[in-house]
Amino acid sequence: MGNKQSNFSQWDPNRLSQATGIPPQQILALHQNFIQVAGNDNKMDKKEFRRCYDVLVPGGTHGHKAADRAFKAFDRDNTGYLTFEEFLSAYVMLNQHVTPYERASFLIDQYNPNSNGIITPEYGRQVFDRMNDFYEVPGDSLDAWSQFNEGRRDETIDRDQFAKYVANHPQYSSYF
Ligand SMILES: [Ca+2]
Repeated sequence: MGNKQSNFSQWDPNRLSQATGIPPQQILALHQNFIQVAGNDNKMDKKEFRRCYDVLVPGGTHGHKAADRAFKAFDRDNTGYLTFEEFLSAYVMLNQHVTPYERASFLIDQYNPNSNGIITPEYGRQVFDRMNDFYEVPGDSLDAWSQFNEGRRDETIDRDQFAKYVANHPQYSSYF
């Protein structure tokens, strides 16, 4: 409490573990890797991220373009560097060991402003928008949401159902 000088106060391995499905130990190991590349300022800039990218997405030559695109997508607040949390998002979204369902769940939960995992139509559309941005899919989020919601009678949107739908969506499943 009140330990403002430490960046550790901003994140807690257990909470991040819950959010990402990655075991706390692995989160700590990833943080060590992060520090090694980013240095003690706890900020990873674009060049540093390029060095990580080939480790995150092994196989094939990516060039800087793919890394820079991912960097831009995960630097959500446009600070020009990735915090550890932002880096972790990149890890979950890019790492091949993460299943499509886990990836979709993470994407859905990460920025959901609604409590208890409730998916509002507005938020559902935002999830599609974010995926369209990230994967550069020219989709219409309103259409995508309407398709998902078509024929549904229950008022509350079940988050698991939504995650499964997103993970198996033909437009996105090839990226997942
Ligand atoms: Ca940032």
